Amino acid sequence: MNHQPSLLLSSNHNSPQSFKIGSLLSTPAPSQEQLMSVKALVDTAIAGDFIAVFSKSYCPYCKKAKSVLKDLNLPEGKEVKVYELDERDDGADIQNYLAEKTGQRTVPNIFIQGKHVGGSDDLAKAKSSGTLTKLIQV
Ligand SMILES: N[C@@H](CCC(=O)N[C@@H](CS)C(=O)NCC(=O)O)C(=O)O
Repeated sequence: MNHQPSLLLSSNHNSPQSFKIGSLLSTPAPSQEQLMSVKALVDTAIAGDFIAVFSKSYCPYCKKAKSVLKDLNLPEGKEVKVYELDERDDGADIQNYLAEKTGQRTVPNIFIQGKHVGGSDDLAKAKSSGTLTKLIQV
């Protein structure tokens, strides 16, 4: 009988098949342990940071939101913590977990005292409605 291998790795590296397989091999799915540490990191940030911003350094919406938050008169000792997802190896996993947790895939993804505020547009609305002032009260 002629046994054919179930997965053929093409030696032609220009073929779509070999490219696809190569890409899959070079980006393995995160392990259970990595996923747990991402969840722990995000959940700890949301629960522990006065303001947590999941951001990307080049994102104009993130820049605007960070500027709004920087100009706030925060209570003594309270800070804005920024996580730049594009500068971290686990950035994509963090973004996936945030999407699962909040239903929001875009950045910035902002939390104030554990409450999900949303993105830059949501922050701007919260600022103009006066909600933002209430959210930062201790
Ligand atoms: N309306 C949203 C727009 C945010 C947005 O489009 N962000 C882009 C980056 S600038 C994004 O998250 N794109 C998808 C991605 O980076 O994965 C807001 O105000 O925050």
